[in-house]
Amino acid sequence: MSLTEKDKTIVRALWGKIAKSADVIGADALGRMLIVYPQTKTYFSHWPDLSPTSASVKTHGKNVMGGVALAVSKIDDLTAGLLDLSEQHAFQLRVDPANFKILSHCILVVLAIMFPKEFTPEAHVAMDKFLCGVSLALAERYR
Ligand code: HNI
Repeated sequence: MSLTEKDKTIVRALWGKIAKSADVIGADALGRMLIVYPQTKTYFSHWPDLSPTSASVKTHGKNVMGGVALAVSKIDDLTAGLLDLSEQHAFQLRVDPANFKILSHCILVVLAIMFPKEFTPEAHVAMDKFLCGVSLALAERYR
């Protein structure tokens, strides 16, 4: 299920509207992931505070959305564009790629809450496909 040109146009347009809120989106999505899927907490056990409002969650939420911003800019070739991030998650961080899907879901939930008007069914499906593509690209270096 690859992204069509229409999907890409919709993702770029939505990103244009939400990019200024990226840090908040990232922090909220990450905070939700840690609460709703507590098994994901194992990767962050070195943080002093894993609660959803902690400084670590805020900082890392910003980092993650930096990765999503990179992905938007590399939307025509996610595999090549995210290869370094994939390498890091596979070999240094050793994150089970199943978790990419979990975080993607949390990002969608936050978008729906924060941008109910912009998050149309068309935007939803395009963003879902994009995040699937991001997750697949992040999983590239595991194989
Ligand atoms: Ni992820 C670090 C991007 C999903 C666990 N992650 C990063 C960094 C970026 C990033 C960018 C910072 C790298 C650096 O320091 O150079 N991560 C992304 C993106 C996604 C994602 C774009 C999916 C959309 N990461 C996940 C998931 C987990 C995860 C699902 C675990 C459940 N990532 C980590 C951990 C770190 C990390 C752990 C290091 C954080 C730290 O503070 O040590």
